[in-house]
Amino acid sequence: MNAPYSPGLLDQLQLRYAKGPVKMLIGGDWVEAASGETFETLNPSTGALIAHVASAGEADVDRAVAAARKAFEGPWSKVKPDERTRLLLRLAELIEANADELALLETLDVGRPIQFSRMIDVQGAIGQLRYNAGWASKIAGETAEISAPGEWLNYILREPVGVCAQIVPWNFPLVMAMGKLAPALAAGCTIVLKPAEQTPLSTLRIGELVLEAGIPEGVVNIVSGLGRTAGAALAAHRDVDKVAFTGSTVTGKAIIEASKTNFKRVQLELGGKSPTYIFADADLSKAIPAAAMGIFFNAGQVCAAGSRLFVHEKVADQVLEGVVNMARGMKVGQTLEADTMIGPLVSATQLERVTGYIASGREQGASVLVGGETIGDQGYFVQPTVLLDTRPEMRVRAEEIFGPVLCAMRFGDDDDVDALAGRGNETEFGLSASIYTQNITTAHRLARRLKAGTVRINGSGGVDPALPLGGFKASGWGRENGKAGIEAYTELKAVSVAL
Ligand code: TXE
Repeated sequence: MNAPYSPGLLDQLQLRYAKGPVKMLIGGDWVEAASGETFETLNPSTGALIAHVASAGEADVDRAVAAARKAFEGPWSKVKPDERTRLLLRLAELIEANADELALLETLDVGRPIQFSRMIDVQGAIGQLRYNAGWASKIAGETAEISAPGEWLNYILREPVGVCAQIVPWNFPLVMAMGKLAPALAAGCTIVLKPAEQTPLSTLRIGELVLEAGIPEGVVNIVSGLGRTAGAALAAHRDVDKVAFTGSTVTGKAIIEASKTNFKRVQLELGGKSPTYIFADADLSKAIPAAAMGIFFNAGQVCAAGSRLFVHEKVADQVLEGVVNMARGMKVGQTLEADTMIGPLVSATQLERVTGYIASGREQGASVLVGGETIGDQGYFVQPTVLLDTRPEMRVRAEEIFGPVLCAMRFGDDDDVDALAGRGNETEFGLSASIYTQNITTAHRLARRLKAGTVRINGSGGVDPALPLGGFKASGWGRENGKAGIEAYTELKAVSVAL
């Protein structure tokens, strides 16, 4: 088998990061933090240091926002849509040309098994750029007739919203950064992007490719830094017109508060506690692996992870046995090994959080069907875990664990579609749901009743840039991706002319 990565490339990266702190991108320049402060980014598989990274404070955020404002009011506003398309496509080409390096960076920094980094992270980032590139020339206003006396011409302009702060989490840094950057650039906005402090490296490398692609200085600024300093300064900044955030519900609330300084537009993609339903007539050859991978993929650190399984009692034993076999059979281990399916959690904090949830589940009466323990004493590994005997009020059943922990429940013929939807909707979240049944009436009736931004029927898969992504209830505000995702980077202006 070919090596899953180039050892030479690994050496190059290690040499690069040994040279000194990684700088951030402000106004086309690579700079250290004004304070000179840095933070460490660690390899979650080993806990070892990868790099020191510049830690932005308020002064750096001010400079980055000023650079983005200057570019927005100046040269970027004159760049025509077809040129924005060209620049986005060029950036996609450069990412493709550097795919090996970016995949390796993502594996080292996030703890994603190497077999997935290239397929999901790099391809996902490219997909976002190519999809949104096409939108640049298709953003259009409208005209409307009004009822006021006289003759009027009314046109509705769709303008770029302005300077956008984009705050990205650590579970899919590349895809999420491009999922935010690409529509904003297509719409003509300028950006200050903040990667998560756990995983800044791939995003900062993209900053180099942004300049190489010819995107003018100041259009994309990347400030690496901590949430409570750089993130909070961005969310509160008076000259930022919009903040787009993906992360926890708690931080989402803090961002809403901070954004009140100037009533900036707020877009939030927050957590989830998504249900998977498997009915007695489901094709179990598809449903079982989907239920298992729906929660174990990326060690459960996926906003749309299927963390609650509702399975019909007639097939429950078979489904649970299948999920348990997968949990036992998947290789959990070092992310640079080609056959590793599940890597570590991103940090010691997340390991503590996830093991804390498992302990609370046990204390509150849940039984552990499989897993439930950490693995080894290096890195942040936890076993794929299935919990039974949970109740709706238990923390493991109600809250987002963000680890490979599934709560499995049975249902019977007495549970009609309304009752099942009610159980699916019982948490504060409403991000995603999956349904496995051969009965199209059941599937569509349930899909309608679920309060979820995404519903999948008889199939699993990742995020597609063409489909709106976001949640009902505490899962967020607004939608990313698709037409809605582009429009979210625009403001409407109605102009009425008395003729
Ligand atoms: O997230 P935070 P954390 C959930 C998941 C996880 C939990 C905690 O349940 O266990 O959140 O993770 C920046 N102002 N998700 O604490 O804090 C931070 O620097 C502005 C779900 O790591 O939300 C990072 O860039 N920004 C999720 C980003 O917010 C702030 C993905 C996310 O960090 C800030 C990640 C502040 N006050 C976690 N504080 C998903 N929906 O996919 C932090 N940040």
